Amino acid sequence: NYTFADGRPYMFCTNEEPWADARDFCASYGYHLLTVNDALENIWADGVSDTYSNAKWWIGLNDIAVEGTFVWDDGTPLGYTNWHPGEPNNLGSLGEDCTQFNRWGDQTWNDEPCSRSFKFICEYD
Ligand code: 2F8
Ligand code: CA
Repeated sequence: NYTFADGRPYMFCTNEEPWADARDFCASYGYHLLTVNDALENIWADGVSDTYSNAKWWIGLNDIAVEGTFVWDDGTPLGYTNWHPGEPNNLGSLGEDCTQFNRWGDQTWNDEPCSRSFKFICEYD
């Protein structure tokens, strides 16, 4: 499902994949997993995603390489964040190194185990 915003294409992918497979799927089209640059983009992306599903959606933020140091899939330096209160908490024995929104039916972020399969948003820029 392609959508354009600010002249840039996004794909709202309703196939559910583990985070790394979602990343690779985006990359196979020359895209990257969504980088949320600001609140406007966060609200916009959540709003569009809700038209497909109010379930969880992967975005590009992860701390796979260094626990506690979150980085964007496309290398954008971390600026804007919108963690839900109490997140990220790296909960459970699997750890939680990948980020999704809609855990609470809104645009706030939560870290979850990367092995879980969710819908995801790809961005091209
Ligand atoms: O309450 C927040 C907490 O909710 C879940 O854990 C019980 C989430 N994990 C999964 O759904 C796997 C946590 O990521 C979240 O922090
Ligand atoms: Ca969490």
